Amino acid sequence: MTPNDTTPIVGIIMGSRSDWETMRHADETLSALDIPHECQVVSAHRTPGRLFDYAHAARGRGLKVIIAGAGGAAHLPGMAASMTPLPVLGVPVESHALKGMDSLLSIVQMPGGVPVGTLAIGKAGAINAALLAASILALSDPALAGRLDAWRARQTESVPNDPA
Ligand code: RP5
Repeated sequence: MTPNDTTPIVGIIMGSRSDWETMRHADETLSALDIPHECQVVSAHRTPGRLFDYAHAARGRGLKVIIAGAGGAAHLPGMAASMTPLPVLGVPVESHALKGMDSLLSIVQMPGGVPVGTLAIGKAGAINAALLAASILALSDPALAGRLDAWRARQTESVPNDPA
């Protein structure tokens, strides 16, 4: 990647606009690390054609990692993973009825053969999906590796010693 290249290399997709409150944390974390990315609503069951097109075109458009957030019967990450060779990181969005346990189990329990890297429920999962995407990309991007090291150092420095 050249410094001026703004072609997205991470795609953040989510099943509904209602997922944005969670998934915006992945967006903000990628922005903090200067990682070009895009955000789109792509629903496995409401817009299956959009999902098909997105997943099949992803690698050819230059994406390297997909972060997929969904809630409830959350098929989006698994369906995306079935249609692209790119690594897919799944974020279980906290649902009203079951507090995200439904989302978590739907995303994490992929049968062997089609992996989805599943993160924690909610905000923590969205942040960590972005950080994990950064770690994957940093393997072949020394400049990003440096930014990620700096981000982690700032986090360490921000933790006070004093509990009160
Ligand atoms: C899923 O259904 C979405 O990922 C969202 O978490 C959940 C509820 O969607 P809305 O009814 O709020 O649009 O597809």
